[in-house]
Amino acid sequence: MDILTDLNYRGLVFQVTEGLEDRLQKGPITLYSGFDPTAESLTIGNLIPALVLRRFQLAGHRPIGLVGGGTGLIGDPSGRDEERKLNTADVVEAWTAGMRSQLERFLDFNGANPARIVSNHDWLFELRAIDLLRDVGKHFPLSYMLAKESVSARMEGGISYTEFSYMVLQAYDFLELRRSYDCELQIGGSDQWGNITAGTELIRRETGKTAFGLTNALLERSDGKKFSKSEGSAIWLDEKLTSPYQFYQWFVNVPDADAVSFLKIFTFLSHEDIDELARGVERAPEKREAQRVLAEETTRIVHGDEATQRATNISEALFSGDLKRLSEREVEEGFSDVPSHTLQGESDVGLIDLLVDGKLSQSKRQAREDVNNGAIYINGERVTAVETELTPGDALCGKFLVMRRGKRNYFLVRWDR
Ligand code: 629
Repeated sequence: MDILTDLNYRGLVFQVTEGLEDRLQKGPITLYSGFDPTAESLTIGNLIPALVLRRFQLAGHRPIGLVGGGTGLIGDPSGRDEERKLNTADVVEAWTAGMRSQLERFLDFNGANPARIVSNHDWLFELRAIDLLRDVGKHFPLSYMLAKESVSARMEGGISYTEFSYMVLQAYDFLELRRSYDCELQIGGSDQWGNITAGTELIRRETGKTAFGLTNALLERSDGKKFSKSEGSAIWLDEKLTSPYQFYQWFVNVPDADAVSFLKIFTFLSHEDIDELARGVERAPEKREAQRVLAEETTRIVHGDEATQRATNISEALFSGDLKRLSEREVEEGFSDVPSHTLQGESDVGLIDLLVDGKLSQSKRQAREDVNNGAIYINGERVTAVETELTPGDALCGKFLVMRRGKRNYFLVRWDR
């Protein structure tokens, strides 16, 4: 099946420039997508075009992942209502290196159509201001620049000359890649349409050659949950920022209305498999089969087999209450965002004291009541005796007490002996 049919099925085609379909009929194409180092890590928003690059590669095309070592120092105004804060060159350099290695996971550097990763720092740094203004700037009528959504949307709120110029740099990148690698197509989210077409236009004017653009719709969740970097709820690809278990959880919890569209966007399952899972969402949504497959597949693509195994094991253990099957690392990962404290020493501790210390119960009186009501669990097992004393032998993996009140109020005790 050809790549455009696949992308259309997956809902990954928002806008395309004219002639792309005909060009793809003629044979393999070199394409690129860019990622600016504006944070420590890529997010699942960046993952979409990264995976589209891979989809093109699997279909026989040659992908280039571009990290914005240069443009990351300037700041893309697209889709933002405020000026970006400029990061220091050292920070941008470190983030560029990190993004490069994150991108490498999704592409194949061997075989008949190997991928490449480039940084626009390599050519943008050598550009002289005079050359840029003379050679590139002449191709950018002011009316054209002002009409771009990224600029017009900011005329009221304010936009610096720095960010105003961003489209020129991204257009120049496309020209550079067109010249050096015969790169004919740029892809990205729909917020990138203006920058992408600035590039196709520059290439046409400067070389007389054609170039193409393709965008996907920006990711949204039907329940309105935000997951952008600026909202502070991003789902990062770096496991130090979002653990594989948290990553898995985010996907396993998507609403039914999104499960199928996310399977199409984030997994490499066949159309038949996805259609089958879609029928499952209709017939037996309570099984959440589509969400489970989505979470497993996506976690595997980003974090690999072992981390996925840990995530599913944690998730099953929490569901069944069988916490004893968890390894030390799995307990740490599964309860990383739960309040915790450390107990020192060997002596036994009273249940009631622990419940109050961990703020699971407001007072000793409340704690006794909670125990009597059967609302208290330790390591997945209900405790019903108020006089219970915990001994070091009760600790999971010799070191944890997972305290729970009700369905999901957790507290983790680390027993440091
Ligand atoms: C130089 C830089 C280029 C081409 C592209 C770029 C980066 C581009 C940008 N992209 C976003 C980013 O880096 O800012 N100007 O975070 C982001 N992208 C992925 C998708 C996006 C987009 O990495 O395209 O739409 C998010 O879904 O916002 O020569």
